[in-house]
Amino acid sequence: MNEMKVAVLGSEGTGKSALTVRFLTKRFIGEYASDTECIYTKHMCLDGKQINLEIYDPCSQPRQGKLSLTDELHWADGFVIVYDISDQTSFAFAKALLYRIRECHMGVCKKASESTIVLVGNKQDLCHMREVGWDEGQKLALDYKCQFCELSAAEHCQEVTAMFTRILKNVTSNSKGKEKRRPSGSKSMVKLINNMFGKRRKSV
Ligand SMILES: Nc1nc2c(ncn2[C@@H]2O[C@H](COP(=O)(O)OP(=O)(O)O)[C@@H](O)[C@H]2O)c(=O)[nH]1
Ligand SMILES: [Mg+2]
Repeated sequence: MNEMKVAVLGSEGTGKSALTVRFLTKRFIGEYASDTECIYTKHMCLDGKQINLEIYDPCSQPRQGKLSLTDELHWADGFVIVYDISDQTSFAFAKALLYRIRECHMGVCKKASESTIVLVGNKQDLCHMREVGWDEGQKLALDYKCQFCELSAAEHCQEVTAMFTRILKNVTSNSKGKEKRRPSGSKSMVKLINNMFGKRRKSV
């Protein structure tokens, strides 16, 4: 069984949990527990091969000095970097994340190549409140040699699936011949379901 690990990163409120839940369940719920960090697991079939996918959706409360990202950088095979197109600050944060990841890849980590990062401009449905242009996102992605898309976790189910699928395919093609890394613990779908239907749910 192929193991794949994807970390979904970005500032608070950009829709990391919404995108993750959308991909895993095809649903958009609206409000997501933000005080827990989760690793979701999903068994899926990619190009006829069984894979065991783990998705890391961090706690929304940014911890002090969290941008060190050391654990994530060693853990993940692929990164989804999310910003909110209606929030310039989240775009600046995404840029800082890209810088940090690339810096690490040029240094000791070295394990990832260009295509394992996708920059996602989320909340495209809020384009009437847009603060970050499509071309700004595209340019940032070019600068950091990663992929780019704008979408809406709220409104686009297929695009979200396509975005995750694309990064998984890139991870697969990059990982050929790569050494196996230490396994990590993970929580199950139960956690996800608890988040979705637990007490914290505010609206449907
Ligand atoms: N309009 C709109 N709202 C979204 C979208 N994705 C997420 N949200 C909302 O943005 C807020 C933060 O989302 P959440 O997934 O908790 O962000 P996280 O902190 O990055 O995990 C929630 O109120 C979501 O309902 C989207 O595509 N469009
Ligand atoms: Mg969240």
